[in-house]
Parts: sequence; C-alpha cells; structure tokens
Amino acid sequence: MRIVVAGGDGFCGWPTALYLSKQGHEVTILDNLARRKWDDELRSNSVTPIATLEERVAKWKELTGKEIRTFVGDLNHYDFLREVFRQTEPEAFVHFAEQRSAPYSMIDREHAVFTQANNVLGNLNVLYAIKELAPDCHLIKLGTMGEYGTPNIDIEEGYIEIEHKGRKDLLPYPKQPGSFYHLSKVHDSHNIMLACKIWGIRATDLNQGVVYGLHTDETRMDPLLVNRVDYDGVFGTALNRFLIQAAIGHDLTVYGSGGQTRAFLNIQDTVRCIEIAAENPAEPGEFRVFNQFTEYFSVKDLAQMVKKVAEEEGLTTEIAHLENPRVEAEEHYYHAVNTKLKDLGLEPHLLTDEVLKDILKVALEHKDRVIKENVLPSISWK
Ligand code: NAD
Ligand code: USQ
Repeated sequence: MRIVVAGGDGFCGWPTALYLSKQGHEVTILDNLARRKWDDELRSNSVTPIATLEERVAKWKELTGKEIRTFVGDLNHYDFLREVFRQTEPEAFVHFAEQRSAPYSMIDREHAVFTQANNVLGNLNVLYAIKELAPDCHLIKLGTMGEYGTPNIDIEEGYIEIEHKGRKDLLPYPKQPGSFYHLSKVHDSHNIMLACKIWGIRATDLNQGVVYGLHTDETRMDPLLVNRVDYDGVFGTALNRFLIQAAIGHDLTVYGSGGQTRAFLNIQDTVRCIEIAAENPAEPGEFRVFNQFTEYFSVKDLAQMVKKVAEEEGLTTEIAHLENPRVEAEEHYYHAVNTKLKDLGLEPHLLTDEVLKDILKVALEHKDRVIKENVLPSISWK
C-alpha cells in the first residue's frame, strides 16, 4: 500500500513509518520538523540523542534496502501538500502531524492560537487534498482519549445511543476536553465527520491514550534509528516522565492527589494499531472511531509502580504530590471501551515490571542529557 505518514519524524510517527516500511508498504514521511524547533524554543531535548531525518532514512535504507521518501514541509502550505499527494498518490494518509502538548497549548494566547491553527487548519487542508487529489485515500487520523474528558458514565467508541423523549439515535459521544490542545482534536473530529458525510471520504479517528516506551523492533536496530523520548514539563508525558525522573533521582511529580485516571498504551501497540486501521479501511463516507489504548491507570498508581521497580534497581525514589498546574478532576469515575482494535487483531503489550525496567534502562544510559530545570511543570492552566 502507498502510505503517507505525516508527522513521521515524531515520537509516534517515526517508529510507525519504520514498521509500515518493514511490512512492505511504500512509505513516505511528511514533516515540517517543527517538533525539533519547539525543543529549541523551550531549551529542551529528547533524552535519547536523535539523528536528523536524513540520517535516519539513509540508515534504514542501508540496513533493509527499503526506501522511505521524505518531504519536509507544512500541512498548512497547501501547494506543498498537493505536491506530496500528486507525487505519492496515497492509498492511506496517516496523520500524526500536530502540536500535541496540552501544556504547550496553555502557555499563553499565542500558543493556544498557534496550536489550534496548526492542528485544525492543517487537518482541514488534508481533507481538501484527499477530496481533490485522492478521493479513495483512507484518512487515519490521530485523535485522543482526552477528547472525551472524564464523564461519570462509560466512554464508548465515538458514538453513544441516546434515548430522548421516546426517540432513539446513535450520536457522537459528548466531548469535554481539558486543554486548548485537546479541544483542537475535537474540532478535527467534527471537520472529518462533515467531510465524510458530504464528500464520501473514508476516515478512521484513533482516539489514542497516553503512549509510553520508546523502542520498537525497528528502532532498536541501530542507534541512528532510536526514537525520541520527552521528559520535560511541557512535552513529557506521565509514565515516561516518571521513569526518567527516577533515573536522575528526582521526586516523581504526581500532580495533586494523583487520582487522575488515563488510558495508556505501549508505543509497540501504536504502530500495530495503525497497521490494523490501514489494512481494514473505513468504507467510503464512513467516519469510524476507535479508542486506541490497552489499559488505564491512575497517575498515583503509575508513580507507585515506577517507585517499586526503581528501588529494585537500587535507586532511591520518592513520590511528590505537587500542586496541580492543570484544572482537572483528581478523583473521578473512568471506564472506557476499547474492543474495536482488539476485534481486528490487536494483541496488547501490557505494562509489566520488565517493560518499566527496559525504559528505565534507556533513561539511565542517557541521564546526563536531562536538563534538570526542565523537569518541574512550569505552565499553569490558570
Ligand atoms: P510529536 O510532536 O513527537 O510528533 C508530531 C510530528 O508532527 C513532529 O515531528 C512535528 O514536527 C510534526 N508536525 C507538527 N505540525 C506539523 C505541520 N503543521 N506540518 C507538518 N508536520 C507537522 O508527537 P507524537 O507524540 O508523535 O504524537 C503524534 C500524534 O499522536 C499527535 O497528533 C498527537 O496528538 C497524537 N497522540 C499522541 C500521544 C502521545 O502520548 N504521544 C497520545 C495520543 C495521541
Ligand atoms: N501528570 C502528572 N504528573 C506529570 C505529568 C502528568 O500527574 O508529571 C498528570 C496530568 O495532570 C494528567 C495526566 O497525568 O492528569 C496525563 O498527563 P500527560 O501529560 O501524560 O498527558 P496529556 O496532557 O493528556 O497528553 C498526552 C499527549 C497528548 C495526547 C494525550 C492522550 O501529550 O498528545 O493526546 O496524552 S490522552 O491523555 O488520552 O488525552
């Protein structure tokens, strides 16, 4: 299959591009390298030293003989995007290419406006490019479990049957996101839904939980193929952050009571979920939603799991309960459905002590790269 991976230089996109290439697909990466520039803006870095995109794809070709084409440019430059569509004629367009940090979107007005413009308009351009140049192309769009928020009822996969005044309908599940970033994903979902309805586009919205880990079989093949791992208070995410904090002897930064429960998955499952979606495309006109996660945990439970494993490895680790910089429920009901990807063949890699130790090992190898001032959260929702 001819597949474009937009955002293919990022944390989820890079291992996905490699995996799809290994499976024999004709893979093209589109990326504007913005994520590397946001590191410069924040004076931050990946814990692992990452090669340039050119070095990465050259090493992949050397090791496997497989070519991954690259286009460096912005989804918001429509002429560029059209050219990529013309040259690649994609059968699937995997869309990871957004500003994905909730804290970054909450820095100030400029960052909120940038996040929503980058994400919502970039996605709208993709929809128009599909309509104009590849109407049969399957859009595989990364959404987020955070679109749903934390309702006091079970979270369904995209739609919920509602009975109201004696009548029933299957309606989009209510969205209650907690940041301008998470809201950008809701706006994307609505735009995709309309495009499917009016133009007959086929789309899958993957409402992904928080991704942990870094390695896949492919990224392990050579140091030049290593994936990025974020740990700072802006782009770092809960579990990976805790493991890196344990590696440098920093207290684990649980925000508030830590009862916040979120859906999680291993990066190895991310790449497989994309393959499953690509191999089982939505029907023309169908706006399909999958909840892409394998387990859920409270932040406090994750911190306890990391503390236990770190102590077994001889590290002294304390759990700190910081004043929560976000506005979010710290104690709440959480139950989300995730059967659709499993029904299509996903076999989850669950979180075990071995998995935690494996990520901790990488963090320990590169702990000297951690910029300690970047670890504590610095952005307030208020
Ligand atoms: P990332 O920041 O590591 O990668 C995103 C990539 O997209 C970067 O390489 C960036 O340069 C590129 N990009 C951003 N805007 C672009 C634009 N306008 N044009 C071209 N390229 C652009 O993020 P990630 O962690 O790999 O996340 C990928 C996607 O998955 C995002 O859409 C994110 O919302 C979603 N997601 C991520 C997680 C997670 O835990 N990392 C969880 C759920 C959903
Ligand atoms: N948290 C802590 N301590 C930390 C970091 C986070 O207690 O050091 C808490 C947060 O307050 C929050 C939860 O952990 O309650 C998750 O925060 P996060 O930073 O790990 O994840 P989030 O901001 O939700 O964003 C990440 C990705 C985003 C993706 C989302 C999936 O950055 O791209 O969309 O996970 S989900 O959470 O399902 O919406």
